[in-house]
Amino acid sequence: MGNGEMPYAGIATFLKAPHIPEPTLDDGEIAVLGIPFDEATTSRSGARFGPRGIRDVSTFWAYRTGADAYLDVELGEGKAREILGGVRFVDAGDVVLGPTQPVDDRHAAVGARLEPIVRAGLFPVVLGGDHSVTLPAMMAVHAARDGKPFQLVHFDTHTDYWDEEGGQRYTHGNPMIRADEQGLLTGITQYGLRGLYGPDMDFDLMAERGARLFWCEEAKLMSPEELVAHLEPGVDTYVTFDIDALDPAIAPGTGTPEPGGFTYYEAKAILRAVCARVNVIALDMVEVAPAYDGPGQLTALHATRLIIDTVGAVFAARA
Ligand SMILES: [Mn+2]
Repeated sequence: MGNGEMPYAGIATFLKAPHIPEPTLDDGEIAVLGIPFDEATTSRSGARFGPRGIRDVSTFWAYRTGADAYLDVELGEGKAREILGGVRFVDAGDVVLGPTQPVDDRHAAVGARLEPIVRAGLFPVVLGGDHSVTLPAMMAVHAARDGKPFQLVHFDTHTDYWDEEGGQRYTHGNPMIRADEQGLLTGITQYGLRGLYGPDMDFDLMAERGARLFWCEEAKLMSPEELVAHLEPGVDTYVTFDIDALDPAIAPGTGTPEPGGFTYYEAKAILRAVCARVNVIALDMVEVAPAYDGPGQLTALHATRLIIDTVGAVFAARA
């Protein structure tokens, strides 16, 4: 980063951060790990190219030097507009997964890469992949915490709480129910639900298990503060962001787009409110499928910017 190289030049790690497969806090504070996997999609595939697509676009913002702050000029004056000062990224590369790899092997492969990163004290940013990768990512975070559960904040058009899809229990439509059943979670809050559901969707079961659901249109009419008011302050929280939570008009590159959705500013405001309210311990950004993005790379662009905004807010809250 910051060696004077133009965005279009050089090797496209995330923000052109150093590629360090087994990072420690000597190397940086945030570790990006790709999980290029999309065999669990129930509609259009292509999210296996998500990590690469995000890394490519991320070079647009690879111009700060070392741990200098970015200035987000819309956040206010002085210190309020400085984000990520003193914070360094590393790119840990990708989890190596083979085609048709059994679920347990896949989960173990993710754990083998992600758990040491969390144990080393770095903040993990996972790049999907379809949303099925969130389950092994949460399992790895859970293991690194010696089995201490955490809260989940989930941005998505879909609940991802189906018990089965096509007779399968580990698709991109059921990571949240599996995580709940495995005891990883103390609670679920979801923002952005919308679309047409079939009669088999069990919203009652989710409510019974304590999930707090905000439909997209409802969330758009509420302030960010109202949307996080039910969250217990300071609680350890994993944030998963399915890019289909955004309006497909600005983020078309995803496998299961749905009309409606958040604008960039709406998503950013809710993410920042979450980060100010609770202790965010991990972030994933999933379901970016660059093949449907077109030449503008808009979906990967929004994904990258929301990652920067979110980790900026996480480290601002910690300062
Ligand atoms: Mn999802």
